[in-house]
Amino acid sequence: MAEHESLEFGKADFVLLDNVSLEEFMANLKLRFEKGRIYTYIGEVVVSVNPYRAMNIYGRDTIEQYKGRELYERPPHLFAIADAAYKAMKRRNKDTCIVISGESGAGKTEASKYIMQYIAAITNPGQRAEVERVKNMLLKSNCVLEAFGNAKTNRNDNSSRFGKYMDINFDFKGDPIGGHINNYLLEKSRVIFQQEGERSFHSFYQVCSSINDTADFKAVADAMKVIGFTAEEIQTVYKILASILHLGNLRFGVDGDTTLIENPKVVELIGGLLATKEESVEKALLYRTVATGRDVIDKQHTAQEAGYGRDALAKAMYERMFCWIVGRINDVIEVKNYDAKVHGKNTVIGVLDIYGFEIFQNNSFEQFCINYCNEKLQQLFIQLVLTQEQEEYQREGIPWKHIDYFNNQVIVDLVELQHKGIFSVLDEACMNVGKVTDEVFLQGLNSKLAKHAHYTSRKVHWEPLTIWVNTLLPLPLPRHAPPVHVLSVYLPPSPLSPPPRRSSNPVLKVMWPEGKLSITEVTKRPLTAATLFKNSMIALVENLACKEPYYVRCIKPNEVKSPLLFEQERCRHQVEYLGLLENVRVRRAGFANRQEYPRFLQRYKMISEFTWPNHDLRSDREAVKMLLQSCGLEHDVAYGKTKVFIRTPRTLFSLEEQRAEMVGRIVLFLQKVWRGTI
Ligand code: AOV
Ligand code: MG
Repeated sequence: MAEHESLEFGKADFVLLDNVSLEEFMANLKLRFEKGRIYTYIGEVVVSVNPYRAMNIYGRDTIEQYKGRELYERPPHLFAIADAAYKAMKRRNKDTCIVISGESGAGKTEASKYIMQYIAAITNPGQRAEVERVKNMLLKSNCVLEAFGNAKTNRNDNSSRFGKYMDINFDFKGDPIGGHINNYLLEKSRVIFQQEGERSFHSFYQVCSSINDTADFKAVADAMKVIGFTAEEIQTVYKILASILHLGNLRFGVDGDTTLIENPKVVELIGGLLATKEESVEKALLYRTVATGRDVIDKQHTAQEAGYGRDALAKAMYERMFCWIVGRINDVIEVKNYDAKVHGKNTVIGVLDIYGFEIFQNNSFEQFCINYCNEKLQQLFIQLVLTQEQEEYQREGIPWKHIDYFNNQVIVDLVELQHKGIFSVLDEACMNVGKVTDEVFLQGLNSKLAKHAHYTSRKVHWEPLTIWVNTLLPLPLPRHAPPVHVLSVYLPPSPLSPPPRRSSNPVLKVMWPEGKLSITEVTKRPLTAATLFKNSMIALVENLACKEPYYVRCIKPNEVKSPLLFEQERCRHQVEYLGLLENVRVRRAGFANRQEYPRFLQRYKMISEFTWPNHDLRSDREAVKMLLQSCGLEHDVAYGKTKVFIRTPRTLFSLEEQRAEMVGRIVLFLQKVWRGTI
């Protein structure tokens, strides 16, 4: 275990606590935070507390200290986890992933960037130009995505408003050769509405050049250029931003039966920016397409509906643009010219940085999705770290006393279960366009979920803590709004052929490829946003589950962004709902490493004369026993049915060292044979 640090900084690994109690855990976490030690391990999990100040621990010299080292050789650090994920991938030719979780403002995005920087710094010793290019793109993409996907919220000045999962692909040498970004549900409602004290996406302020954002504007435009966005593309992006700002100024009125735009000058401006006719903009704003029998007709909006349509259009334009930006980045970073048959398998490290759990004064559909996403990831952690671990000991016949924990699967079910969950009630509501009001929806929820242990009217909660309280309130169903608006939150907004589709700007044409809507497209019910999000979360979890996971668990020490304040209650709350104490218990009672007998022998058989070059024992299991006995390590291991379990990492280091020494000797010997000196 990590014993190199002086005890004045507390225990570097929570596994080393004298007693595994919440009090001791909290005392250690606090002591380390106060001493400027923001990282602490639970075995291979990094617990990180946001320092809210610049730390001098990410420089070149620190990177050098972690490069190629084993986890426990150095004080806890993100770099060590990044190195472990990288080494595991390289040594075992296995895909790995780093899952970063924690609530809004806890430090996930910063952590993900340091991890990427570390990986960039330790790879490509040969300085191959193509690899350098890829690395540069991967790093630069952060700046662009943050400009368009992050915003100031009341919880975080640079809050991610989209989920991001990035694969970095490596060649057989372990050098990055490409990547791919998956983005999840952008909080597009922010385009039209922000709570008090919050802002829209950074990009809007950069284009308006308010004082602090001017420099950022240049940095983003430069980063886009480096990534390969053309001048026309960059210009179009800023034209879209300007159009959205203008859309926000549009006002609608009525004259008799006719709905009209009160400030047509704005329409002219938008038309100019989007390279589309003024009449097209006007028509898209004042009419919607409906199917009557076999015909498609344009039906005039009321002024209020037109207002909602305008907002839906603004949101849709921003979302399309964002997804297009992600797509363009993917175009340039995707792996090219790699032939697995020639070069061997290309392996992947995935880095997940999502939006953290959040509760605001007013919470909407997006907060609900964000928090569901966090529950889903917590479930994955529980599955992999707490459940499977314990199940494996049982399966392998290792003596084991079960450790209890709260399994949040019931919460996940409550949200996503087919026909029974909150999403399905939501979907039903979306089916009944024109009939559903917020009251009907709430009644639906209440009647369907009344018996659920974790649901009370409008609240989802779980013991020992109630964390989802109010996230459904007020629902995104404004009391006096007509359903068309209500449902635009759920349904992909599809105002009839909005102006971008009719534009002569080639970039906009790519973003809006659809032609005029046919009758089937008008009547077809699109999947709801809730269903799309649920499906994307299920796919994400499946993807993570098939990789070897490494975890960073981020904690936010206070609400006021202070580097000095460790709010005991806030932190305790997070430690509890992240299940960290249970993590320590399982880890402490358990084993750091396990390997199947044949694999183990393959790697270490040269250490012992009983197993090198082959053994004549009854089974590989017997051979492994013999090997470990002969090097005096049997006290730290347990023998399962198919695997050997190693309790502490030190035993593994010892094996690795002995192996390295033997391999060295064998190589020397072979060289001598080859030169004829033996
Ligand atoms: P988040 O990603 O977890 O929130 P961030 O990574 O954006 O949180 O961190 C919030 C702020 O905390 C940053 O802008 C920094 O000012 C500070 N911070 C975080 N980590 C560090 C660090 N290692 N060193 C110095 N300052 C740090 V959200 O995206 O809101 O869930 O949706
Ligand atoms: Mg973030």
